[in-house]
Amino acid sequence: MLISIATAALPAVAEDGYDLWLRYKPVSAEWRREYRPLAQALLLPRAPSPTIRAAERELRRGLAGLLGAEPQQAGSVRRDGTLLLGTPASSPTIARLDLPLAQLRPGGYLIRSVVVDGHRATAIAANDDIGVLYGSYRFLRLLQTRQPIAQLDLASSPQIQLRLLNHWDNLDRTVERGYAGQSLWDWWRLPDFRDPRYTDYARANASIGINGTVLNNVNAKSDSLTPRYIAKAAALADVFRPYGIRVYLSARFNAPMEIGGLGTADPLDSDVRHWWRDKADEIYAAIPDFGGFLVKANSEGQPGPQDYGRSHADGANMLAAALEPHGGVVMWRAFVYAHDNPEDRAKQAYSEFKSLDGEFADNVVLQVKNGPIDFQPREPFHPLFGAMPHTPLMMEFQITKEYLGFATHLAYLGPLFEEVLDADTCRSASGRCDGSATVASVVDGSLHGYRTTGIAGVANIGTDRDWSGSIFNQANWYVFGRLAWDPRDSARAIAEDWLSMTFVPDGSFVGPAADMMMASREAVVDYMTPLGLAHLMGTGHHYGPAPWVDTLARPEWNPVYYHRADARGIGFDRTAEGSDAVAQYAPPIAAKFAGRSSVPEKYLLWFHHLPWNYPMSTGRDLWGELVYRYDRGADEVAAMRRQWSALHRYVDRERFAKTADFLAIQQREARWWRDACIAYFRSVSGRELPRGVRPPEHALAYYRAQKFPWAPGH
Ligand code: GCW
Repeated sequence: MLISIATAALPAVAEDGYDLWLRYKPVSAEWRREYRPLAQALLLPRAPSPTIRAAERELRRGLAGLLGAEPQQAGSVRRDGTLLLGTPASSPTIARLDLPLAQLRPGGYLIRSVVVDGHRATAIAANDDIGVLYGSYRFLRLLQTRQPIAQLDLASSPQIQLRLLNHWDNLDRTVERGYAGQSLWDWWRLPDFRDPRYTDYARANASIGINGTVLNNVNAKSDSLTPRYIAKAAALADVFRPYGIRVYLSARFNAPMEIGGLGTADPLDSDVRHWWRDKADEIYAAIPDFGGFLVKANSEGQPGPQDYGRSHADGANMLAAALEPHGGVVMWRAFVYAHDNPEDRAKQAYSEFKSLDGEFADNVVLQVKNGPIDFQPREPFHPLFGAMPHTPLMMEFQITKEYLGFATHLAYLGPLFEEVLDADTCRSASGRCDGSATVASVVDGSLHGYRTTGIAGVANIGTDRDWSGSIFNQANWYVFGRLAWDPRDSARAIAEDWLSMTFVPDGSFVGPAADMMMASREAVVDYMTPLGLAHLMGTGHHYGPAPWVDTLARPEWNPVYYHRADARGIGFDRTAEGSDAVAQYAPPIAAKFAGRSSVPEKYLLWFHHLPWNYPMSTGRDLWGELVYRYDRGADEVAAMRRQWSALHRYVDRERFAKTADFLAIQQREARWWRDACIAYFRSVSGRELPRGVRPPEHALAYYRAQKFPWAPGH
């Protein structure tokens, strides 16, 4: 008695975000009365695998938290409210139910309310144990989001096979473009010390269906392939295995020279081929389910096959041959551009890879960024999607917000991912834009019948207690996983689930908070790069505005390369009169993007160079519209801040305050972006500010003088 009084007197434990969306806070008494009778006992397969054990642990933990009581262990169905877990092969009870499991893909699950021996039960069934684990997380999500569970009949299968995080983590624990502390991987103390956090990382990923992780930066070090580091990766693989997560490594192309003592890394050299085969054998001996290699080659100074006059296909196929006997894949990145290539940077990946369609080995997948430049707040979809019917293409999204205000700015990426996945490539069999050839249909393999399908997200995870550098950045990890599972899911619905689980499943909170999230990415577009502008960020670190930079060695590293503003106008002409990048799209899209009046306004200056007085659909001229958008973006952040303040009573103090502080930073920085860009474009255009518009706080020189040598992630 004394103890419970003492406990009750303790202040509520602060929430720091560590639990992510797996908080399992108690439901109300009313919901408990509804849920409890349906989740009282757990019937597991007789010989539970480590994966089934993980499902059991999660259900126990989740139900204990949500309902105040763990389910009892059952040997058979002897009472109502038993949860039946398993596959037909592992559980005679599941087998007897004769469920329609044939419709499921690997990893898919079925959750159904059934009657067994006269008792009500809920089957969480699949054809494989990992499906049972995914189904268990889904069952918990139903409770977390307060869905009825009495009459369940739902089936779900992942639509994409490889659902991967890419960590740009270095061996010294710095993270390229990482804004959430150090790398989670404590390489130095591995393999002996296995931080319990690795298990929580695996739980979080499994809860959203992520099934692979590339541990090291694509700007790779050969050391990752030495025996010492293979042993460290193997330890992580051991932790992740029960959760269905395979490890992959970024491979440095000239590793045979750097750590193998060879004089070349030529992919057609037999010693080199041998070296990689032996290396693959060595890795698989330590990690039997190793996933494969991710490779950045001949891009931004990384070594690659072109150093030896060989093609990307030669390089990829050589590695593929080494992995093939073990079932591994090569994910070869299409993010290439060269400083000595005068071609529009937006065209270079397509120019390089399109002609190689069909030249790649069966276990090679090309990994293509969502847009043709580089993870900007907005880009049109990459023209390679739909253009390589004979080569599986996988999507690369960036979850970490290198170009969207780092960890501090609240920008929900669901709408960005959705906009890309829903885009119609118009590469349907009929050539019509009938919505049947979306980017999602390329990536999930349905359009071209790809044998391997995949999607990768550059992780935003680090050692920060909240994992992602801010509470709302967790939503970007979450929505990536959910869209990887089903690229046709809705960003809004996913945001609502995330809000319900991360904060509280109360419509009066979830509705307004989801509105705020859904508007947030567009706000960033407006205050950074409206109307199709891109890459105006500070040089190198990409923090803050620097549209004036024109001094860097490589032309395409300079913001002026992208906006091309001068006294007459602004924008990059990518029509036939300009770089003709439009021609890389299917003809109907090319025609749409090429027309000044048909191009969607959001891509206007991506494809067109226009005079400052160009008349816009709003009745303003281009200059006036640009200023208006910058204002609108900054105003939207002010509105987000007010919105968040109004929600304070739904959120615990620590997470509320952190988010509120970050929104204050974002408001200040949105204003900075707006002011600096308006000051700069006014100086180039020589135009006056439209009437009533607030002048920038400082003169242009002030903004130009800002320096950030210690910005994170660089
Ligand atoms: O987005 C750019 C980044 C680089 C990154 C590169 C890439 C890993 O600025 O930091 O390097 O793209 O994707 O390879």
